[in-house]
Amino acid sequence: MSDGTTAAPGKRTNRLNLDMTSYRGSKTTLCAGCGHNAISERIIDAFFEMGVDPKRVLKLSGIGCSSKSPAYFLNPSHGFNSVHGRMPSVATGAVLANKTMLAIGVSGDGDTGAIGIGQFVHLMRRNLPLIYIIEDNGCYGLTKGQFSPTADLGSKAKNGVVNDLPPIDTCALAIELGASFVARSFSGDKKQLLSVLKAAIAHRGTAMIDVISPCVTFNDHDGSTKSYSYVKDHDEPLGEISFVPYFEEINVEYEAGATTSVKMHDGSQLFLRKVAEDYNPSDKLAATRLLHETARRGEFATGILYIEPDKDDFIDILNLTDEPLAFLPTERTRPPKAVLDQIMDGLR
Ligand SMILES: Cc1ncc(C[n+]2csc(CCOP(=O)(O)OP(=O)(O)O)c2C)c(N)n1
Ligand code: SF4
Ligand SMILES: [Mg+2]
Repeated sequence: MSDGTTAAPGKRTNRLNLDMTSYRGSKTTLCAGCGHNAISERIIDAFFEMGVDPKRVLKLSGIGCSSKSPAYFLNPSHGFNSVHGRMPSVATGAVLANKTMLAIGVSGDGDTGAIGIGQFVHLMRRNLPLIYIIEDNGCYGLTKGQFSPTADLGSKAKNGVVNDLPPIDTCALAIELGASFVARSFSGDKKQLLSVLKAAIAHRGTAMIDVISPCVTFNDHDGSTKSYSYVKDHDEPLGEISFVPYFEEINVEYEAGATTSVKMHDGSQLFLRKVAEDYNPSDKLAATRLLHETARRGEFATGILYIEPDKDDFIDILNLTDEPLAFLPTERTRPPKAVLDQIMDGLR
């Protein structure tokens, strides 16, 4: 067994000499076959392969089956299971208090799109450095499968009830509001999801990833547009994604003109093979048009939809001190009495 700081003998290790056990979490209590479990597995793989120190990670969530997931990955990391829909404000406080940490938040389509929509909106426009994952099953899994705001118009619940409200497209919303990395993936697409997660780890700013993640208990039947079979048949990947971290040699073969290459903030390189003609992931309008067009056909465009690697993040905007706020001594954070007296005198 590893204690989270060293590798067990004979195990595959990463660049920090840690083995997989340092990245795993507790045993899942979610239903067998739930898409959320597959996402936890990919998060474990991505953090292991990127060689992130798990003790430098903050994992946060709201409430829902999805929000239970941080317990199932990265055991040595710092976890905070917050209130329903309120993870963004807790994440904002935590990241601003200690900007040296790498933060990952896991939410659900209900947690984000219903009770948490106000918090989500302001998080996206701030570009806080945070990987924000929506485990999107189109329903409130934990409270027995009611439609959520991402359920498609006309989709059918298990009991035959038809959804008569149009969906919120969280990717379109995030792009519109200023998130600097927006992706959609499918819990059943191991390869794509792993590449997207690795790129999100290398990104500086908000990386919003909507992962379609079927709920096998309440939303995996005919008539649901978030079932495994519907998503498999209507997934429109934008093209192959190759992510090369800065510490690895680039040996990706790509055809000039057919591939977009994006240099990430930490020096990692992202290669996006174009399937959609002339798709440019740095063009907001193109990304928005693609989302509208695919939705009209009842399809899901998946991959990295939009990326702006050099955008100022919330820490740059606030011009924070180099030293994390959490470590500043009281003498530097609390004004002395004389200064407070002076302020009070000025108000008389
Ligand atoms: C303030 C508050 N309102 C309502 C609830 C009840 N509740 C718990 S989880 C949930 C919805 C979860 O749906 P989602 O975020 O999509 O997660 P999933 O279970 O589908 O993964 C609701 C309404 C709650 N816990 N707290
Ligand atoms: S109820 Fe649905 S979302 Fe919740 S654990 Fe089971 S399959 Fe997953
Ligand atoms: Mg849900």
